[in-house]
Amino acid sequence: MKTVFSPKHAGHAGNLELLAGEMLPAFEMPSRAEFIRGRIETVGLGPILAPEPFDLASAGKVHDAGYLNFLPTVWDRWAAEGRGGTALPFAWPTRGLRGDVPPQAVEALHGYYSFDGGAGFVAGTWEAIKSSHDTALTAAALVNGGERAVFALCRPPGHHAGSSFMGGYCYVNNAAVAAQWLRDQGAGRVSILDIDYHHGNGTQQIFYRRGDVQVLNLHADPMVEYPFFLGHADERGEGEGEGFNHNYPMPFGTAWERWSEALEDACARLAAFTPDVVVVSLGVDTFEKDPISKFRLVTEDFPKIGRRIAALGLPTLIVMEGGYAVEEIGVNAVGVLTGFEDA
Ligand code: SP5
Ligand code: ZN
Repeated sequence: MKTVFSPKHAGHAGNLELLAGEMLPAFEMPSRAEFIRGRIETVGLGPILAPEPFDLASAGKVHDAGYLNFLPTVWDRWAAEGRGGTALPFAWPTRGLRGDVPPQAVEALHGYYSFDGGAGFVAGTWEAIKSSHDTALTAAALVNGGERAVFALCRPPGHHAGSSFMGGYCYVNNAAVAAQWLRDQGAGRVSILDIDYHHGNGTQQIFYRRGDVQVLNLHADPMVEYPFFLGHADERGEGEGEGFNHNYPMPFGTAWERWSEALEDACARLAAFTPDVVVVSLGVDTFEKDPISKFRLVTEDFPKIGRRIAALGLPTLIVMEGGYAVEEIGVNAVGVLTGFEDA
């Protein structure tokens, strides 16, 4: 299996996040991508290719123009205020406030376009975001060109980013842009299977009213886990999208037996949709030792995931999302890929 990877991710480093009442070094850090890349080389998964540059045409169909235009400017505008550290918002337009007037101050506009304090910027953040977008689209182009499966080693991740919001370490929704790009190339239907521990709230929001992109999400119950405000089982899509969104919220402590039943159901729904291509949002924060998550998948489970997805028999783009047990992230993420290859 080919991998697409950009060293430019590394410029997104040293940023802080607001988490559980503290400003902490973000759990989403450069070593994550490097452990995965190293493991790909160790097991000899296949060639690692640099991304080609892509324009933002497909991104512009899943994200608002004002939002997309803001992202490249955040750090420079923050620095122009004489600030260093991590650019982050501290106020958000919740119910009862004006959500229709984009403010001028950079920290205010950052809050306007965020749902949490987990999407900070440093000097290299935009370049990393763009390289991650290009990584997903280069991999999508390889799948479109006939590859059975390609791995987009994206960093930063994307599935919490919606049409006009960032959060949860995510800025541009790489999987959503790739799905849109595949549609733009002529794919009739695309399925997105999101197996990150956290609900892919951005991906769901983007496609909620569309019938051409099915979204399936396996995740921790949003009643008790981040991102909290989306991801319940009764969210089934609206309008033309009705029936094309499926959520599988699961309790803390979920292990392979229950998780794999949800995967089985999701794969059955996916097959019934008969997509031309599958986009997998791959998070390995379902791992028992993940420092911010509470599921109990073990290292031996990850190849089984890959085997099941391969059994769908469809062209597959695998996009990296979360996973914060840095030492084990390479073995677990690449375990999914080798399981796919073995099938
Ligand atoms: C892409 C992705 O996986 N993003 C995840 C963002 C999670 N951010 C908030 C997690 C809250 C965890 N709460 C437990 C704190 C443990 N000290
Ligand atoms: Zn996650």
